[in-house]
Amino acid sequence: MRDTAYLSLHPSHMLKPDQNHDYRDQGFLVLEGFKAAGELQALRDRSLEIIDAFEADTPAAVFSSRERALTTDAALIASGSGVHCFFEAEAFDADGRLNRPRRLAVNKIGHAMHDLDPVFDAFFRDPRLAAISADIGLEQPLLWQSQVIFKPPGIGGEVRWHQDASFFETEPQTVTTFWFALEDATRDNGCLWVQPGGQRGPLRERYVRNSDRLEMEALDATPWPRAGGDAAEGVPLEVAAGALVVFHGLLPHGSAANRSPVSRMACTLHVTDGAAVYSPRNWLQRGADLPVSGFRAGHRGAIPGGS
Ligand SMILES: O=C(O)CCC(=O)C(=O)O
Repeated sequence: MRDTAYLSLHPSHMLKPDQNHDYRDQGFLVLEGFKAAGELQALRDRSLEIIDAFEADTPAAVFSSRERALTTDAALIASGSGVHCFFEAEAFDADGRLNRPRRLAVNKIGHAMHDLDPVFDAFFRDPRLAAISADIGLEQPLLWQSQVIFKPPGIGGEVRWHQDASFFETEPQTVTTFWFALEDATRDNGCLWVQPGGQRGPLRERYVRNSDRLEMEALDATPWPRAGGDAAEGVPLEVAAGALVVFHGLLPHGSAANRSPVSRMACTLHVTDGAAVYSPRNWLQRGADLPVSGFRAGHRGAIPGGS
């Protein structure tokens, strides 16, 4: 829990110096109880409404971090400026029909809810996130991507080890992930795993757009950590609903499949620094119709005059 004496002396800071130090050293920080129950409920409810109202593609777009060939490039590219549901690969029968209720079949929703939906906008444009961004050195935070990751019971897909800088390359590296537990996350239902200190390693791969194709390019053969609980390798982050995990773009992380009967819903926000150069090869680009923007003007860490 944060130290209220420190915060009353430094009201514009969200992180105490030792938390900032831990973040720089370990590459991640866990803030338990960051979001209140009402905020979590609002986001969960809105996410389910989006699923109910979604007009599925035919065939439905699947998302699999393990088998990227299953993921539809056109749907993914369009979702960068939209709100799109992607289904679990195991949610279909041999005839391509959903084998369970739709609310239990979705892998994720992405990727522009923070700009298109008022409930998501309020959840993510939280002045405390602007303050954390400033605390960890993001001069001009830009909110590129939001996701809800459902990990539905029984079929929630594995998210293989990766680094978020592969998807949001900037020069220098700045992408930072804000991951929120919307439900309790345990080893059983597929909590996050991270490699403490792993942000000091190289960027291993890069996910780029070549015209209408999305491709993963190999960059460095450094192996991914083993998820064994060994401190030098991957460690599980079992957290209660409401926790925020902030992590560095080079930090290796992933999550196991959810074979348990308990859902593990989370949401994420990916932020880069507008003071760095955003690669024109990144899969997610925004056009003039929906330009990337920051936290709200007036929040510490927001771009002056920005939205
Ligand atoms: O929530 C998960 O299971 C994985 C999330 C993740 O890898 C990410 O946001 O980059």
